[in-house]
Amino acid sequence: MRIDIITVLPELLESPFQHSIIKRAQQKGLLEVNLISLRDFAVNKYGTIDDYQYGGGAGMVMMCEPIANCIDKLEGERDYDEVIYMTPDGSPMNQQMMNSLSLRSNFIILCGHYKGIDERIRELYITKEISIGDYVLSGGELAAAVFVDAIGRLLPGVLNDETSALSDSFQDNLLSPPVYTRPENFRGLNVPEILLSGHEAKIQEWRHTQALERTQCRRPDLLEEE
Ligand code: 6GU
Repeated sequence: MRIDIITVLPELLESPFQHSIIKRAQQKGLLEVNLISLRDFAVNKYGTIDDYQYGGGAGMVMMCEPIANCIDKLEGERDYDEVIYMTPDGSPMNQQMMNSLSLRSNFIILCGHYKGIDERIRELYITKEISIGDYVLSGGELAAAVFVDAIGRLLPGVLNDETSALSDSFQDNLLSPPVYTRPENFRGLNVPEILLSGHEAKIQEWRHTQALERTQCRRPDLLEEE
């Protein structure tokens, strides 16, 4: 999978992909993440990429030209499955969306800033708009980092134990059950007896019940979804 991220703040995204699972995914050649500085496509030598909005009002708007030229260049080099715009008014990201996108190969991700991008870019270039939740970030970069992390760990061969992404919270619309490690007793709190029993089937049953109870209690909305 190849993910090309267009951003005015490439420095902000230098560290997030250099650790742990996403770092390993890149080292194994399963994932390639490229940072493209929108500034390189500025309309003048001063690096201008934004301008005042028509109709007045506070806040700058990211201009058409730099974004269009940048995407045109990338699309001239290869085919993309989706051109994604990270924006608080996009479709809310969820596990199902990430599962299905993880089956594709090439993405452009455009990170928004200021008041957002000129609407005509959305009409002409953007194929998918994604939000990571109902709150406002100062730019799309951190949301793009969330996207890369969530999709990267789903690529076959990235996780050591290939089944482990399947047992994540949300994969079956359930939160994960509680987990424990040594010691058996910590400050008077014991590990549930069943987990020490060695009885595989009963342990699975216990975990499922715990997952259901936890979901019912914390996220009843997940149980209503279909
Ligand atoms: Cl994708 N971008 C911004 N700027 N804010 C957000 C978001 C994205 N998702 C939630 N809030």
